[in-house]
Amino acid sequence: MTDNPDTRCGLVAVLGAPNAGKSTLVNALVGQKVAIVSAKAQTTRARLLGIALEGSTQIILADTPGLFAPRRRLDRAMVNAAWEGAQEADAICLVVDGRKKKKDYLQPILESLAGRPERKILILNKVDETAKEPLLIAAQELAGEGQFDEVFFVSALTGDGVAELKTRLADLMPAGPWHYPEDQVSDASERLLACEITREQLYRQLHDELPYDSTVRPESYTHRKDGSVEIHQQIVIARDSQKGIVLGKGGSKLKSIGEAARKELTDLLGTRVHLFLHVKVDEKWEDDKEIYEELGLEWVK
Ligand SMILES: Nc1nc2c(ncn2[C@@H]2O[C@H](COP(=O)(O)OP(=O)(O)OP(=O)(O)O)[C@@H](O)[C@H]2O)c(=O)[nH]1
Ligand SMILES: [Mg+2]
Repeated sequence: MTDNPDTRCGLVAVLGAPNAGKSTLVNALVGQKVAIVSAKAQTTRARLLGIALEGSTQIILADTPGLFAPRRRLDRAMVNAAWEGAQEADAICLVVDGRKKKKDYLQPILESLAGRPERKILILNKVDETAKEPLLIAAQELAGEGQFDEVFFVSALTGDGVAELKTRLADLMPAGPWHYPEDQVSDASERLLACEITREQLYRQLHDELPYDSTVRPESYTHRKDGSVEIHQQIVIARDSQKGIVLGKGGSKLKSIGEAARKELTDLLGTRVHLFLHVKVDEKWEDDKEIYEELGLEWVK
């Protein structure tokens, strides 16, 4: 993609438990929002590539769904997608929430990582909300398992330590041509990104009122003659009783979700956006193969 003979390019897998801050970190490294973020665990559902540039180096970051003990089909597909994101990576970053004192939940992840040949970097995140002492102890304990080649302390939220991490990641990337054009920041289509932005608002505005079993599907995405974009999406929920929560009084909640998503999309796409949201109840959406394909997830038995 470039004639510069000094270019480097490589893949960095960003792994970790749900809610560790992986997507926030990928956004910070890319320098703009490519992945949605929420206080709810299991926000990221499929692998997404964020593309960062550091001098003449292109760093391809695989943001992945959180690693946890999967129960349902969607969970299994997400955890599979996470480990697949690490295939043939030039480095694996394990992002750990520095605020969490107990680290035993990480044991299964550490064990799976132990057998892998890739370079492993431990990232203790959320240093803005963690005291130094426990952080250092945690770093020592985790690094002591002998799996990590290096340790970084960052706040993906404030950006603290992110520039240093980025420089180091760039150094680790092998020489080679860039895989993506200079101005590309992610591998997601605008159509899919638009659905993700709506899902983020759904999580943000409904918090725990809405259980995690909802999704946003693309219906249509068309460019109007005047340059604006017309987007239709379906908010799929699993139970009829959730409809009232999503709609709100007189439809006010849905309106507010659509308004916030539209504003953000307008900024991201740099053009006027007409967003139409439809709510659909489908008890069995988690068993709908087509939805997995839309999300880029593999159908698991
Ligand atoms: N205080 C603080 N909060 C952070 C930091 N990084 C992320 N967060 C918050 O942690 C929550 C989870 O962040 P995400 O980036 O969605 O986490 P994730 O690891 O991608 O989560 P999943 O996609 O669900 O696996 C959000 O509320 C973020 O704002 C940080 O450095 N400091
Ligand atoms: Mg995420």
